[in-house]
Amino acid sequence: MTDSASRAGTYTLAEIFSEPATWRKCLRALDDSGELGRLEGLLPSGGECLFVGCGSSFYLGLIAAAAWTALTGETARAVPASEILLFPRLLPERFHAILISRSGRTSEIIEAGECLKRLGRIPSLAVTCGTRTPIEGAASQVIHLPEADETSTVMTRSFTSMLLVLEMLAAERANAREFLTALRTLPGEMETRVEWIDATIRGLVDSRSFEDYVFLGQGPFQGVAQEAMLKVKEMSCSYAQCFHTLEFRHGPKAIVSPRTLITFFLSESGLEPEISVLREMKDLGAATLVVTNHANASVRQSADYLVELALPIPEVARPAAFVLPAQLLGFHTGVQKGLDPDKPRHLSRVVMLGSSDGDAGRGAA
Ligand code: F1P
Repeated sequence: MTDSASRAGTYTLAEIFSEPATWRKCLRALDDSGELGRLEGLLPSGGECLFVGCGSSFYLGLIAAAAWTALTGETARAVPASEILLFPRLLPERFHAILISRSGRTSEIIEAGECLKRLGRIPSLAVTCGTRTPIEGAASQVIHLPEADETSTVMTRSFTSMLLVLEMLAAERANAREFLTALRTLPGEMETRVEWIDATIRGLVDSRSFEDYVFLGQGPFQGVAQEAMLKVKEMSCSYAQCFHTLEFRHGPKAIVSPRTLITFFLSESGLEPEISVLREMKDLGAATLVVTNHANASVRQSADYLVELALPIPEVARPAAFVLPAQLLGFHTGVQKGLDPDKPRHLSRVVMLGSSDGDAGRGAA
């Protein structure tokens, strides 16, 4: 491996490997400050919980919304900030918004906050890894996670850390003490798994290359599939798509060939129906990577590559761990293609829009 290849992605790989330790720091800081309990009490009750973000932060919102409903029973959804700016009339009648932004500077998220204020719906909370950023003026309360901030352009530990904190907030709201206890074990559990997950993914990337990368997931794992797609696009400039697992039969399976790698993020709730899609795609000739908590005989039979996490935690607490193999897939595929995941093509760490960009559509609000 040339010197430049060995240096490629130094920051990104180090930040992926630092995730368990970073999670521990973030969860401990929040526990010590008691901030979550205080904040939870300030969140309005009734109405829908709207998670708002851009890029990875939007996909993070998709998972957080599923976890929020699963834990609290309250309706929740995720929307990209641009939807609030361009189609505010599609917003639900009653809602409170939670803004998600690693940088706290992204133009669209700041403008979405301003737009909601003009609608008399000041966002109740913002979650960010930045400090002293414009997002602090866009929400009533702010959760800061400076420990999770990163040098890389692509989001890895910031994504998983902000997700875990939002899951803790939902569990606090639901008074789900057992879930909170389980979530606090995740850093220790994953610390012992990152090395072999990395070896499994390196083995995959060194063994074969693919034209198409498809990511499939249901429920909270659909947001995982979305983020996995983005990681492979951002870090390896590969053609990647994602679908709900059972939706893949309804047309998209037409693209399946031996040059297609299909990654299944298997849920527990939908295991058997999802496994039948896995078997069918294997029979159609696809290469298959399975990320699951427990693999039974039929999974082992149809998985060319398997990441079996065996985490002793509830299903809804697992998405952050399930994302990690996909971060490594994007990383190693990028390095394999001679790219530098620290410098993803065409991307900037923060998307700041100037006046020439039409103010991101100061919508009809
Ligand atoms: C997030 C984001 C990233 C993307 C790129 C540009 O912005 O869209 O998801 O990978 O780095 O920024 P934010 O979370 O800082 O608002």
